[in-house]
Amino acid sequence: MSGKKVALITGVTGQDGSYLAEFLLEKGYEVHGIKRRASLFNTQRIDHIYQDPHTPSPDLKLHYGDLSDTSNLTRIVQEIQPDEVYNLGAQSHVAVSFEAPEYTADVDAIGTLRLLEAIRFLGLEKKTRFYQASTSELYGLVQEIPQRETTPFYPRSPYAVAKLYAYWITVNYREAYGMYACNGVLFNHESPRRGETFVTRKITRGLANIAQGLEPCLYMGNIDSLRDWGHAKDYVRMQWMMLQQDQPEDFVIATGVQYSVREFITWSAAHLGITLRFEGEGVDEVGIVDAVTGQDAPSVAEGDVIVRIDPRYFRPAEVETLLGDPAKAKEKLGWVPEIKVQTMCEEMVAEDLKVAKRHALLKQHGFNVPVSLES
Ligand code: NDP
Ligand code: GDR
Repeated sequence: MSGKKVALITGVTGQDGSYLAEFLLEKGYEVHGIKRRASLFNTQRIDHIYQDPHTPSPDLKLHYGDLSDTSNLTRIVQEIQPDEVYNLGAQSHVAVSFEAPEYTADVDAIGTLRLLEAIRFLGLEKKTRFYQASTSELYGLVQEIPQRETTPFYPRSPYAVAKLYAYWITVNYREAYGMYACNGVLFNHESPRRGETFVTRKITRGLANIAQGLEPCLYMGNIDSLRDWGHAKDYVRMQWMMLQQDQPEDFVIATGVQYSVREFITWSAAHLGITLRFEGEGVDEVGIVDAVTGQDAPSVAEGDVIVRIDPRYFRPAEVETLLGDPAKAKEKLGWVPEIKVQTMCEEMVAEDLKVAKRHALLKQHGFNVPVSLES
């Protein structure tokens, strides 16, 4: 026994899991993560904190596992007897959940139940604290602006419906078995580690590739959609804070500021110093915007970057607008987000530009580079 606090993270290879693992290691935790078996390594986001299992008492340990596998989860929980479990693992893409609704329900809804049951079955319900990665997608067809802890839910996708089950089963285990279990209802949060098919990263990566001549244009869906975007680093800090209270409670985590996808595109283009031309059907305003000034551009110059609206990226049911009210988190936990969305956008563009430049060099020397974007 190391005397350190022990944390288990599902989804450790994802955006949030990687930042949370870093954060907990810095706090002196022994961190265990569940990674899925894949035919290629998928640990890029945590390679920099990976510790060789041959080193004496590594602080980061990875276990093969899957939220669809009850016996596997139970065995891992039994083996490590965690003080804290962060359930971040999920099929987390809203559009993909329309294509794979049953799998999404199995992992995102029943996966949460499996983990809670493992804790209860092993008699750890008074020892192990449980964090559930809930989502602003629960608000879906918005009933109140801004959305807060008391706003009614109206999920609009198989993903959101699965997360609704996970939300309530977490509340239920808290009430029924006295578990320290809570939901962080997190609004969209991004970073350079964001998956490439979520909208912000698709934009920063796509425009950086275009700027380097690697792609001809950017295909987008509903660019009038409004989101409350924060930085993942700020949000994982809050996940940990939620498990350090006297009483378990659910919290909305957001910035309280909302922008459109179109605005995010415009900022990204401005950082790259390129002028945009929007083309396509199905948007209210299709126009020409000067990315540097943000004003309507008088004419289309040769070489302008084209953003094409492609209906394939529209969702069968859309969540048009999300805006969170983080007042409870601020008042009870003293949490305020530190990184502004525009700063985050700049950071994401800078990181994607570095990669695009490397890829452009490789391409120049005859190597294949990954460019295709599906989402
Ligand atoms: P990512 O998609 O980046 O990461 C998801 C993680 O879950 C990955 O590690 C993935 O593994 C893992 N995973 C997927 N399926 C399974 C499975 N069947 N069994 C075990 N693990 C699995 O998501 P984020 O880091 O952005 O989000 C973390 C959590 O927070 C998710 O639950 C998401 O739904 C939720 N959330 C995210 C928000 C955001 O804006 N980022 C906002 C609100 C909630 P692999 O690497 O192998 O794919
Ligand atoms: P979201 O994030 O669905 O809010 O879920 P995403 O970045 O995928 O979409 C945000 C908005 O942008 C619109 N959009 C596009 N989205 C994608 N992915 N690709 C496009 O080409 C595109 N064009 C326009 C979308 O329609 C949407 O309105 C994320 C995930 O991290 C969830 O796991 C999490 O629960 C919620 O945020 C909060």
